[in-house]
Amino acid sequence: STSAVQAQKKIGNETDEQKAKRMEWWKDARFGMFIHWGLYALPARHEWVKSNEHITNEGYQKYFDQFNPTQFNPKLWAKKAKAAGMKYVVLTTKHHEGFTLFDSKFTDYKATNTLAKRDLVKEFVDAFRAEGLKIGFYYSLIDWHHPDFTVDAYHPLKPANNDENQYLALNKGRNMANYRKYLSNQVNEILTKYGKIDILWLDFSYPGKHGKGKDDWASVDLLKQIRKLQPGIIVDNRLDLDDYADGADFETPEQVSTDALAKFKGKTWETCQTFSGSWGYYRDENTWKTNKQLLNLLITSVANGGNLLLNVGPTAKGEFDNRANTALDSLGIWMHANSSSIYGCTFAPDKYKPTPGTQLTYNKTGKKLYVHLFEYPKDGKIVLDGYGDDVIYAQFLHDNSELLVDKDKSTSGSLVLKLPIQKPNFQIPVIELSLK
Ligand code: FHN
Repeated sequence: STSAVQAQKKIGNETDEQKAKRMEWWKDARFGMFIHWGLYALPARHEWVKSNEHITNEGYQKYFDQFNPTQFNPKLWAKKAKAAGMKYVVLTTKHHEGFTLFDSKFTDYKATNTLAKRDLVKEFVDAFRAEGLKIGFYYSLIDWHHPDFTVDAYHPLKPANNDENQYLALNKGRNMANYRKYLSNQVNEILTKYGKIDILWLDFSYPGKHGKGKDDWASVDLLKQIRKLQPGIIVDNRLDLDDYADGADFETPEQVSTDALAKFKGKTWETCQTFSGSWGYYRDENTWKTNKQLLNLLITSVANGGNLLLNVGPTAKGEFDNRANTALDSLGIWMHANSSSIYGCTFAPDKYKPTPGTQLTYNKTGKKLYVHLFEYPKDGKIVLDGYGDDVIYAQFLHDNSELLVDKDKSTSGSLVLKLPIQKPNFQIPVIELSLK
């Protein structure tokens, strides 16, 4: 409603300049790690397994009883994320299953009551902070375990035929006002027990019949509470608040194709993506993105002025599996050589048109333009059309080896660079252009 939107406009009374300052590190970072970890790693067939298979709390209890991540060492996770070139991390402190990785005093359904007997969030925060990454918490608005969370379109107990009478019977005694209090209490816990939290990634609203939106979460009050507890925090746009001018800070296009990212150019956004289809560990899934597809996602996100939040689903033992480690290592090789074409970069001004088969990223200082060679020219030549006169120097980014100009072919406004016929040993080599 308009009043709710107007009310949430009053949050913080932040000026555009203050908001830009608050978000500057996040926009410069460009690349983060998402981590989906919970009891669903035990069945290992998608984090929605409880809803997908209509499993009751009693049926799901065996995962709580078995959860014992003996190999959990977040220091290793943090080193992997850092080596891959990721600057921030977002961990599921609680996903829709309702199980908290943190020691909450408002529930017994928590990691400290399992064989783990550890506050996994505390160890996670310490480890990633020690490696210099900014800390983000994902927190599910949805909770399929809580007795007061009403049965809705996604709930494991949802009546098979959407029968209204069954919904009424199932929801008898469930009280969303109690749930809202629980939600507010746990958000208070995660934002007060672990020091400065840089990002809060709330997930997700689905307003409408048998859905849940801003009134179910009391989104306006919740956002005020969040900003009061952590004034510099960056919050995503999934509280069902219409206007993100003063409410949410960024849009969250999820699992979108690289072609679809262009429509977000000029906005503030982060695309979240998986290596495969599932966010949680999925043992038998074999549709994994190739290294080139992952690099394409990262480069195309920055080339359109956005961030990439790339997800890992650790195993129930507490480890990144080999597929994830291989993907992270290959990203790290490319980032080690080419990260300056990512950090502090955004989309290039219109006058710089990408030549076919390339994508451009542009450092916010305006002094560097990067040409990402998705296709490597067979004749070893690349034409910079329309802005050749702006270029004062050209080199490969990975080894700073100069790229010479084909003076015969270069005309005013264009520049023809001579590349080695043999493509350098990178999936997507990058040319760094120094601009006047
Ligand atoms: O339902 C969740 C899903 O499990 C996952 O957490 C993604 C990540 O953005 N968010 C929701 C689907 O949009």
